[in-house]
Amino acid sequence: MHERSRELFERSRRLIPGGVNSPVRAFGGVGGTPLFLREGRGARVVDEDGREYVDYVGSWGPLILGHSHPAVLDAVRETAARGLSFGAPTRLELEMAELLTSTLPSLEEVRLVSSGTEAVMSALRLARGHTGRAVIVKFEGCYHGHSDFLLVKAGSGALTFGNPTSAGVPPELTAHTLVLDYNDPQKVEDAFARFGPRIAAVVLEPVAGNMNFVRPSLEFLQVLRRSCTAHGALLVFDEVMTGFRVGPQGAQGLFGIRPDLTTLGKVIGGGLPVGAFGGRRDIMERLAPVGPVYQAGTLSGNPVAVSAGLATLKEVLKPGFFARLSARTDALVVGLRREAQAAGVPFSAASLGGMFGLFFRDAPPATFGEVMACDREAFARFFHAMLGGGVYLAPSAYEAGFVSAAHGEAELEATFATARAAFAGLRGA
Ligand code: HOZ
Repeated sequence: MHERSRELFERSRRLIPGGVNSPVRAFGGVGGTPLFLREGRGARVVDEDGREYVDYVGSWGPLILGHSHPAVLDAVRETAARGLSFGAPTRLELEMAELLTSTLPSLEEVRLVSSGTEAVMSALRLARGHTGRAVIVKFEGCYHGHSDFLLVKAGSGALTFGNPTSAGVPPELTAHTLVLDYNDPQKVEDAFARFGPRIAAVVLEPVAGNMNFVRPSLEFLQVLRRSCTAHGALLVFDEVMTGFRVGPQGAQGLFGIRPDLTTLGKVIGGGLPVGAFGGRRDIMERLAPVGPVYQAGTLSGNPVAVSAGLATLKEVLKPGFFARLSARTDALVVGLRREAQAAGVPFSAASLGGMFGLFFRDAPPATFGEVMACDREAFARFFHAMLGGGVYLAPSAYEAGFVSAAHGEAELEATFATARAAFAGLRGA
């Protein structure tokens, strides 16, 4: 069925480690051969075998308007025609800074980079430089890119520093990273009671999207805000995934929590590489060239990438955009729950804005442990049945899904029809 993809994958494996340029693309979590995609239009992608799919990956989040949106393509063409890169300030970077700071009240100043990994790495260096402290608190299951000190899992005790999760990361580099349980306010209070004067920052995905989809409790976020303020640590919201995705002001707007620093990526690049970090002016002014914390990038604020992001954000910030997107995403999860229930398959689903999670368990998980307890085998079978029926989900039980403004009635109906058969197949399995 996927002959051409299979052949391209075999050739790629000889030249590119694992045949892919980012591990999650390799279908390792579900088995089989990754699709090689050649085209995307609206809510649909086409693979190298010419088969079309309703796409719920959206390039892992950036494509909130769908593929090949005309306003984004026009902006890219127009900017590219004037030059691809200057390594000097451009008006577009200022426009992006104005748009980001006027939309997100917690951003008094912002700096552009080229990826989410860079944004978080830089924000946390800044947090350490500002506070003069070393310890970073993160949460198991939250992913903040592949910086050495963030590739870490919890140590063996309740409040021990983390161990590297990747070869090539010396333990010394994760020795200042404390890993706690998501949605557990007591652990946060215990950590501050014990290590408060050493903690530079607490970083989290304010809605987790890299351990499937996990909503935070309001109490958890409030305890984080209170503890950071009380102990002089910085609260860093990693909104690379949730920024302009769960609402116009990201998760911070939805939950009414003001972080000290915020990281952004994905949607703000509209499909091209843009990241950003920003926040309180007194902190941001510690960055070089005004302050002593070094951070730089040849392609930071690249004009073509920024123009794609600006064109995307202009659409996203139009009145009614998020009401429509949320309603569409909600209709998707309600419909999938209905199909699962009809087939008698234990299943739940949840969403926020244009982001959703599917879980092979009775209720949406609130903790990393509950995510891990979902039926991974059932997900893998469901994934392949959906793919066979023309629906492209993220190839892992631990990833969130994304709906775009281009997903309409037709896409949802096609998804439900495919899911009906997929759930029925699971019941028989
Ligand atoms: N957040 C995505 C993975 N969990 C990014 C995609 C990638 O790593 O390639």
